This record gives sequence, structure tokens and C-alpha cells, in this order.
Amino acid sequence: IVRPFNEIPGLWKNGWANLYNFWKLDGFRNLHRLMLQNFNTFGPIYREKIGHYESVNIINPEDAAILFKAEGHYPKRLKVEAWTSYRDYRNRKYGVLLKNGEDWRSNRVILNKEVISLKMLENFVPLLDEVGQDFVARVHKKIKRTGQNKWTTDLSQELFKYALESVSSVLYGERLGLLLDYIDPEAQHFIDCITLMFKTTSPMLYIPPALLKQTGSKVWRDHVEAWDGIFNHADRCIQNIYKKLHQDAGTPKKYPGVLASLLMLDKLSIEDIKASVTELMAGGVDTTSITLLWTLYELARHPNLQEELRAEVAAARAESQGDLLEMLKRIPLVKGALKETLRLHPVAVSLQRYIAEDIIIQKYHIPAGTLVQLGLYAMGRDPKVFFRPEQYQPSRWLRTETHYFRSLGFGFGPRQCLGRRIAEAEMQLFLIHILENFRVEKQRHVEVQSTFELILLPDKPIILTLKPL
Ligand code: HEM
Ligand code: 2DC
Repeated sequence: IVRPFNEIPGLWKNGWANLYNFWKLDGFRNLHRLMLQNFNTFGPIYREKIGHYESVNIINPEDAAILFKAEGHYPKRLKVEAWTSYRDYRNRKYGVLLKNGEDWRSNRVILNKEVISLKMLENFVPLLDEVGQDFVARVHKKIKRTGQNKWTTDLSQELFKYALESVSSVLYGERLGLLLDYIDPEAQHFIDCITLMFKTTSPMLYIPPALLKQTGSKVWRDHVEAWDGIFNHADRCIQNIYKKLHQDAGTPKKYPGVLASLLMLDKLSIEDIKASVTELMAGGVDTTSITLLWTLYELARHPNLQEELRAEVAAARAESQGDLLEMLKRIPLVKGALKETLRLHPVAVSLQRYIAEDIIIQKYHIPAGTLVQLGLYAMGRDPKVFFRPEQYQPSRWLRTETHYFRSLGFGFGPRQCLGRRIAEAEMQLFLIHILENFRVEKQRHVEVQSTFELILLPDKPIILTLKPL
């Protein structure tokens, strides 16, 4: 028997009362923990309305499979109104992140070839490897300066720079030089704007930005200022490449980067290219850097595992004889570590789709058009889904445990993360270089948890020590 939609358990009858309670529970920063609690209270499916945000939430991999089978030809995520409102307000085009329908699909198909195809990896890897090497050189320098043969620090700012340098080198085919002693204040401002943009987005998930705009609220003003900073800097980078392309046209050389490739391909309008390249640049900073920070934190807490990974990397280096693409095929445990990091510390607390057709989940009928969310953070910590979920165990991704709809850190299907290949290569190369050069240790026993600022971030600074091997 199928039970009706209105019988799904949960609090969905009074969105504004729920928003008030959510706010009292500091839900703006605790979303991931509140979702976990809701699954404990209501079971594997619950319906919820907070403010004007309405959804059905699920946690099981098998149910995720049903969800994604119903995503339709034009998969659509939760509409982040803060982001669309800004673009409407400033008359800027939506990029692939915010487009929907046929407009999204036609842009995405072209971007796929230049950004997420395996073929492009060949072009990206040498660029990203160079950034990795520069990061190592920078750390060695810092270690020398301390005079103590080690460097103890909160690496997050360093990792932001590493990530921005990496994604820029792939997008623009040239280096910004963010890992040098002098840090360009414009690049630093760009980094700060991204953080502010994410932080100011989360309240606007529940309270319509139009309302906040009318009342002249600070969140909206900060949000606009943050996006303005992001777009201004990206515009400058894009203009710079655009000009150069016109200056030395017709000289076929090395791989020129994603932006120049798209411009030469001439299949998307310049405005569309600018919009998506800006999104790629902004999406490529906090995501990979925080995932790397969490990974270093886990490696510091598990010294034996760290040695195991180091051995794998050394063997892969020896066997591949200088061929980096070969080397990346021989580090399954390093890849497992990154999956394990995203299981316990996912960037995205949930994946969501407005379903294109009616479905039945946990015997409940869910009509087409409903926003269905997979609780990614909750799934990663569910003992019914992962054996001993509290343990950081990269080897679980090599072995017998089933992986069916369990490795979803980058989303799923045609709407999955466009930056996935860049992110994976960038993070794998980073770990290779770190493991080949430093031992990572941590100070005292500090339990770090997640806090929600649209993406999940560490709730306190992670202080690590790097020692040369
Ligand atoms: C979308 C995760 C890095 C650009 C997404 C989505 C997730 C995600 C979960 C939504 C996918 C879905 O709905 O199925 C991550 C994680 C990263 C990462 C975990 C790193 C650890 C990056 C990087 C870039 C990027 C480096 C840019 C170079 C994008 C874009 C979209 C997206 C443009 C929207 C794609 C579309 O709507 O068609 N990402 N991301 N991401 N990501 Fe990432
Ligand atoms: C946040 O309830 C929680 O990859 C909401 O690189 C549902 C939701 C919707 C969209 C998700 C968002 C969450 C987290 C951050 C994501 C975003 C889609 C893309 C974005 C996952 C789960 C991200 C970080 C992009 C951002 C690119 C942007 C800066 C240009």
C-alpha cells in the first residue's frame, strides 16, 4: 500500500513557527546536526517547512537511487534565491550553476568537454602539479624562517591561496603568483569576498532576499558587496586573457586554459562564458581548500595511516617513472582518503532535486515538482549505511563494502559538480606533494566539528604542524 504525501512525518504545517524554533536552536549554523536529529526522530523520511523553504528529506542510498532516477532531463537543484536575486539586481547573466532547462543543458554540454572530460585532465595535471610544487617550496621557506625545523599554523589561508592559484592556472592557463611572498591585495579581497558570500547566503535560504532587500537589511547589503567583489576581480582576470588572445592570435602553443579554449571554440556567447568562468573561479576556492584541510587533520590524527599513504605514493612515483597521469592511477588509498573526508566532512550538507515525476519512497507517494533532499552529512554518519561510520578508514573504499549511491560528495549525474575533475586532480596532487615532503602532526586533543555557512566549515581553527621528512 502507498501512503499519501500528507502523511509523511515531520514539521511542515507552520513554516514561520518552525523558522522561529530553528533560529532558537541556532539552526543557521547547525543545519547538518538538526537534519541528523530529524532522521533520528522521524525515521528515514521526513517532510519539513522552515520559513518558505519546503522539502522532503531522505537518507538511504537506495532512496537516493530512486530520487536521481526521477531527476528528469533537466535536473534542477534548490534555487538559491540570494544568488539569482543578486544577478537580477545587477543585470548579470546566470552561469551554468544557476541556469535551468534547455539553456542550462546546452551550456553544460559545451562546458563538460572543456572542464570535466577525462581528456582535459592531461592538460590540467601539469599546471596543477606546478602549483603543488610551489606550495611545497613555500612551506619549506616558512619552516626555515621559524628556525625550529617545523611550522605550526592554521593552514586555511594558505590553502585558500593554493586553491585559487590552482583553479586560476587551469582557467587562465597562467599563474597569478599567489604563493609568492607578496600577496596581491586584490586576490586576498577576492578570497575574503567568497567567504562572506557563502556566510551571508545561509539566512537567505529561509527568508526571501526580496524581503531583506526591501527592509535594507545588512545581510543583503553584505551579500551584494561580496558578489560585487567576486565579479569585479573575475572580470579583470577575464579581460586580461581576452586582450592577450587578441594580441597573439594565431600562434598555436601549449594548452591555453579553459577560458581561452572556450573563447576560441566560439560556441557560447561571451556573456555566457564570463558568467560560467566566474562561477568556476568562485566555486573553486573554499571547496577544495577545506576538504584538504580536513584531510590533513585526519592524517595528523592517524599517523599510521599517514605512513601507509606515504608508502603508496612512493611506490606510485617509482612505478610511473615521471608520468603523472600514470601515477594518479596508482594511488587508490589516497583517493579513498579524499572520499572518506567527504563522507565525514562533506562540503554540501545535502543534495537536492525538484523531481520531474511522481515517485514512491519509504512507501510514501511524492508528487512531481517536490523538492527532495538527500541528507549527505547524515548519510555519511549513519551506521546502517557505513560500518563504524565514526572511523576514518580510507580502505573501506577499496574493499567489500558496497559503494552503491554512497560516494556522492560531488553530487550525481549530469548536474553533478562541474569542477569535479579539477578538484580531484588538484587535491590528489596536493596530497602527493605533502606526503612526499612533510610529516603532518597536530597539537593537543582538540575535537573539531562542522559549522554550516552554506558550505560546511570547521567550527574552530585547525592547528597543524608540518615537519620536513
Ligand atoms: C556543483 C561539490 C569543487 C564548481 C556542485 C555540487 C556539489 C559540489 C555537491 C552540486 C552537485 C549536484 O547537485 O549534483 C563540490 C566539492 C568540491 C567542489 C565537494 C571539492 C572538494 C568545485 C570546484 C569547482 C566547482 C573546484 C570549480 C572549478 C561547481 C559548479 C557547480 C558545482 C560550477 C554547478 C554545476 C551545475 O549546476 O551544472 N559541487 N564541488 N566545484 N560545482 Fe562543485
Ligand atoms: C546548501 O539547504 C544547503 O559546490 C541548502 O562550488 C541546499 C544547497 C543547495 C545548493 C548547494 C549548497 C546547499 C551548498 C553549496 C553548493 C550548492 C550548489 C553548488 C555549491 C554545493 C547544499 C558549490 C559550493 C559551488 C559554489 C559555486 C559558487 C560560489 C559560484
